[in-house]
Amino acid sequence: MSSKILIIGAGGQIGSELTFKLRHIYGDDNVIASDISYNNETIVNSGLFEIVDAQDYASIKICVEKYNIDTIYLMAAMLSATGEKYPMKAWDLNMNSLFNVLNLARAKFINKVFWPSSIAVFGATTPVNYTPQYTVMEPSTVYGITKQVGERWCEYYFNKYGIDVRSIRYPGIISWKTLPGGGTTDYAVEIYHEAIKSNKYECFLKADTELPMMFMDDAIKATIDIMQAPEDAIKIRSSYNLAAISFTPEAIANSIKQHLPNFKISYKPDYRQEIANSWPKNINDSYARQDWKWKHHFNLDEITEEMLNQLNKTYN
Ligand code: AKB
Repeated sequence: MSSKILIIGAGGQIGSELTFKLRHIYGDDNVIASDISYNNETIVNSGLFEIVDAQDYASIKICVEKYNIDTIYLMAAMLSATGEKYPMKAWDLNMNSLFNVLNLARAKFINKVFWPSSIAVFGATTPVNYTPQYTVMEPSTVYGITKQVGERWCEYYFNKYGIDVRSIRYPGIISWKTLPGGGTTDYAVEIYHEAIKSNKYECFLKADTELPMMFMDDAIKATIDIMQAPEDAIKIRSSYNLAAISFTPEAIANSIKQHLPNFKISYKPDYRQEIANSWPKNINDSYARQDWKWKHHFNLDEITEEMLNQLNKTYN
């Protein structure tokens, strides 16, 4: 019997690209995209789509039963920067949606769950270099708190109820198809758009702020790899550290200048600087590499080339 997949939050930055890839692998009829609104027209018009409210158990259950879903990718979340503006909304969305999906699994409506965590689970007391899988975790953002608590619940549901839940701690994700919304790492996407549109960018982080990052293709590959791995290969049921590259705003600007020599960057740090300061510079993801053979492909210059090429076509 083929797997029937529901993606919740399919209109977002990662959800949209995941939808296309999963449809390619499993077939259009086996992948149902869903979101709270019709905002992402490409997703709405590209295949099976349903309005689903991640915070409403019944709304998800109706869709699960309608399509006989067995696997859910829960991609809806409020990210770090927006979460600081709306702390209770971030808490409600991020936690209620996770409990709804875990409880659907516990009630045996579905049998497999993907839930993304983030480098935001780490905080100012975490070692910033080569941050280990198991370390001090005192997140300072609401988003980070929800992700850390969520990780504990995922592990709990695995241990107590045998729920096959799998998770990775995403770094900042760079992509050209759908814009990210409300994250601290968003500058690394905005900078390419502004480079093409106006050949300059005012960055909301300082020049030397190093953060872990990854190209979308690698992030999608990691997501599918962990979900396709044999159940006994998944040894960590909270969430896996995941890494590709790390760079600063200055380094990304220099990479852009190789293609656009007149590109200008200026710096005007805002409240997001404090969030970035509390996150690791780079990550030790040896468990993911060992347990389910994770491997990334894209380095910074390759990302720059692909981003500029694709956005050039979009804007010109
Ligand atoms: C954010 O910046 O909030 C996200 C993340 C690192 O999880 N991109």
